[in-house]
Amino acid sequence: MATAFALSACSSGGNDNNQSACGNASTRYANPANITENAASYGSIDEESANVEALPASVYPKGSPVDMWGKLKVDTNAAGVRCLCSEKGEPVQLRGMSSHGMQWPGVATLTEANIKSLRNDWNSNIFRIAVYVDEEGGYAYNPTHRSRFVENLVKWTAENGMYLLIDWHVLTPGNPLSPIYRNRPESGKDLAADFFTYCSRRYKNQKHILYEVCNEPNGVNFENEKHDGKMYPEYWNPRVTWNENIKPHCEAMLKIIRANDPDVVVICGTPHWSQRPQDVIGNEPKDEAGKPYDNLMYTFHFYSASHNDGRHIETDVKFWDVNFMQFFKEGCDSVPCILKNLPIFVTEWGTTDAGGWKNFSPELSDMWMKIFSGDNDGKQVVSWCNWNFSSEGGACAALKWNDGNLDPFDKNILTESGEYVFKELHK
Ligand code: IDC
Repeated sequence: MATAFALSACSSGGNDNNQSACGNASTRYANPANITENAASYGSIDEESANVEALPASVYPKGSPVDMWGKLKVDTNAAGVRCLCSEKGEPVQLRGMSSHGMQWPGVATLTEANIKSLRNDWNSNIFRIAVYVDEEGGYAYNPTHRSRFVENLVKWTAENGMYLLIDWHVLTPGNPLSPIYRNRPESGKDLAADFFTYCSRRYKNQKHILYEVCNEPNGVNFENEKHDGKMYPEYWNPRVTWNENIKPHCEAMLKIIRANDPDVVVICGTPHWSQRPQDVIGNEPKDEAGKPYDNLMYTFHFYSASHNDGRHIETDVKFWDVNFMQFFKEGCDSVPCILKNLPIFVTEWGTTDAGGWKNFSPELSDMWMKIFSGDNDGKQVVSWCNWNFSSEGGACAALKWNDGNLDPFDKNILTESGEYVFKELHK
């Protein structure tokens, strides 16, 4: 039975920063024509979610990451810059793998043995579970993604003393306010509100959980691409914007999450496939009383062959002349140093092209790893999850095959990307 649950899309003013280009034209990202209107009104949530019983607090193995660091929070580093910190307030770095979509064969890697191996053999301290929603039999069509996979992963990561990032994988459509997420045509359900109501109640006693409320909001204005006789990449002109679409979604989810779990770390997606955290600077989510939320982070996603220092690499998805590395390391005229201004969590990155299929780029990945180890004007150490822990999706996959049993661990299962990340996790 569904309960009416009014959720207003509250937004607290401010403007998106229409930054001018630090770079020039290049090829556009192939845009799936996926812009849908904002939901006119939001749907309902299930009684079951509103009343779900909380799991008792987990006990973490002695000396494990969660045992040592406890419930994470956002605090400041020695340079006074906000970043991810332990319960005691010391900066920490989480590093690990992201799952592939549970609706695809990638799901076969989500086993108890593999999580154990990701802790003991891979030396990772976080796992990210990507809950795709509407794509090819995602969560909207298969609630077992929540009741079975998310639930099992909450338990298995706890047993291994690892953190778990639960990711609402907004991708297609790219507007998190779309009825596809917020008011399902077939049921009138607000799937996003329902999901976060359930999770934040069910897992409120778990110190090892973090939430990512929208993976990669996207949608661009191609029609305005040409001006001044020059072509600018659509990167400078997102149509699904922080102010109009993403911030209202984050505020609605935060209202739900905070009512059940007042201080859990929540990570917000950013415009243009989570490549524009700069749009958030000076315009962070606030509660209904106008108070900025604590313990919030913002994400940046990069795929090394596509998003780098703007060099010209011939590959499927390219942002030639957009110097992403500079934005993070020190900033430029139009983009202030992002790592000085916002607490960032790279919840997804790949060693390849953004399509995932080709151009494994270890040198460019090294450059990013260096920036994220604290070599930036904010001295911020940045946590990350690598895409992806499966044998699916091309060269970005970490595994050559996938039998769900990495125990005992055999290094031959690693692809060249898997080998790169495996080594990185041991540094
Ligand atoms: C890719 C999967 C691929 C699948 C596709 C669907 O690897 O198998 O067919 O999604 O759209 C992202 C997304 C992530 C993408 C990944 C690689 O968050 O869902 O996975 N990517 O393209 N952003 C940039 C790259």
